[in-house]
Amino acid sequence: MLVAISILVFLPVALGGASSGIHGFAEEKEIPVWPKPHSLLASGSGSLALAENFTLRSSPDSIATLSSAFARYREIIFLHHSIFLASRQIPESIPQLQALSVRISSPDETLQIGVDESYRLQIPDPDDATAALLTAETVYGALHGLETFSQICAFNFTTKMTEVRYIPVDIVDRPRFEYRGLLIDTSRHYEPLKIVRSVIDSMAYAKLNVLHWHIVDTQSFPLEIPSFPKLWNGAYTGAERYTLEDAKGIVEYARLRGINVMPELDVPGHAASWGVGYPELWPSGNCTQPLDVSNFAKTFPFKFMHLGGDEVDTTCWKKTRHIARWLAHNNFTAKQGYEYFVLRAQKIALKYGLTPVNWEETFNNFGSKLNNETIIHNWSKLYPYVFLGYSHSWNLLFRIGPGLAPLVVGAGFKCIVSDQDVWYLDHLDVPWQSFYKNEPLTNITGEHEQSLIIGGEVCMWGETVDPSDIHQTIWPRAAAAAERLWSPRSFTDQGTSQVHSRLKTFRCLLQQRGIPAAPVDELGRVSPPY
Ligand code: CP6
Repeated sequence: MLVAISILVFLPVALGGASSGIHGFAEEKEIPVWPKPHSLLASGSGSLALAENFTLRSSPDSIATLSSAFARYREIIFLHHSIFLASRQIPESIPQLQALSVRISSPDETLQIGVDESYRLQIPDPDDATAALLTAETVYGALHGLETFSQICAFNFTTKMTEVRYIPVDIVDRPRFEYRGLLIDTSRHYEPLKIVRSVIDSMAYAKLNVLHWHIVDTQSFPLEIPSFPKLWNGAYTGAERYTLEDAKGIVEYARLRGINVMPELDVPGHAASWGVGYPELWPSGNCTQPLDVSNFAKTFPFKFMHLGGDEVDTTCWKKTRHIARWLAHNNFTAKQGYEYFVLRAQKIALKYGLTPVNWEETFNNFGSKLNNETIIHNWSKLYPYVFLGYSHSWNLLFRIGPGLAPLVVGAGFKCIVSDQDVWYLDHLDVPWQSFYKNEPLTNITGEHEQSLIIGGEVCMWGETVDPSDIHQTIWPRAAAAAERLWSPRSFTDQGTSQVHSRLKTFRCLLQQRGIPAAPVDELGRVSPPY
């Protein structure tokens, strides 16, 4: 088995090294797809021009999600094509690929976590150029296959044709984890819709599939909630807001790219902005969080999945007379008030058929009292590690203890991993290598426990980013995490030096598609001798 895996992994390197290019060249030694596909049954050094009227076609052919994807990927694939239209003279002798046929087994276009994202991409030798085939269970697998196809296409400046390279190619691919997330935070800095959409575009290029939209926080409340129209009084300005229609538009834009949107209302801490329009939600005028536990629960039947629950400091509750009285009346300590709030919020979410996600403090404080469907979102480095010191080149050695995730899954809860040492994008000094090496299953050995780790998420907290630098801060480091979450562990565990050049290629691809990703080795990032 191990031998088979090693052969699959090394095959492209071996084959790519041969220089038998059918029409010119394979510039890369290794097939440059990022993240690395699950298995390469074949990959060669041939190339095949795409016909002038090259088509992406599907069967069945009425799937709307695919038609719009075809239009997008045509543009991406022929990015450099038109500049040479006038001077191009196509030699008749060049074999050309007329079409890529996409076959879907299930017409169901419902997107949810756990949807089948697998695909197979087969492009034969030019002698047999009739049958380039992409097969997938669902449209969402097909989208990943189109992305992979686009990454092996390139413009050939000799023939002046766009061509598909590395043929014959046969890729069988599927994700390792079903949850591959990126958090954006539109409370600390507002991000215009155009930026949110471009973040979604870029996520699809790296096969990430969950946009965790930390919409509101203490600093601002940009979202319209029609039943509570004064909530967005907490926005920075009248313009720095999202209407409900805007939010729906983002959700559909993301779905068309295979990306789920998980909204977060982080309560009861991180929520002072709620009281700008509704001051009664504040404990008092100069003590603005956590949200007034005595009022909130009956005021907001909210329907959102990520219910936060992190960093709750209950000092204001104890200091505010009517809340202290309410707590005493219910025979609650402040911590029990916090528990009441979290569990009540979970119940409301469940009533609406939503699965509650909560930051890890809720697990640390309330453990098995949480609804057993709860997904625990890990973020802290402090628990339950003994923390001895800090250095990014050594950070994993400086901790003693299993980490939180093993405890979460040991207690039977599902878990999303976002360790702040290595998967927080706002920590600018963390190099891409640390993102790459963070293994979600560290210290988790049981098969059942491993299955409870549904995946991981990189977090772009918004205190220090705005539209001027959000992409440079997310990319290319999020791509390193994306490969860890998508590709087989047997590959990603082999280290970072062998993926360096492929990551640079992916970073160039982002540039070409208009995503201003930072350089792989510069921009003040530590580049330690890994
Ligand atoms: N905002 C919210 C934050 C953070 C959290 N929640 C955060 C805490 C520590 C670090 C980075 C981010 N900015 N709402 C914790 C999940 Cl180091």
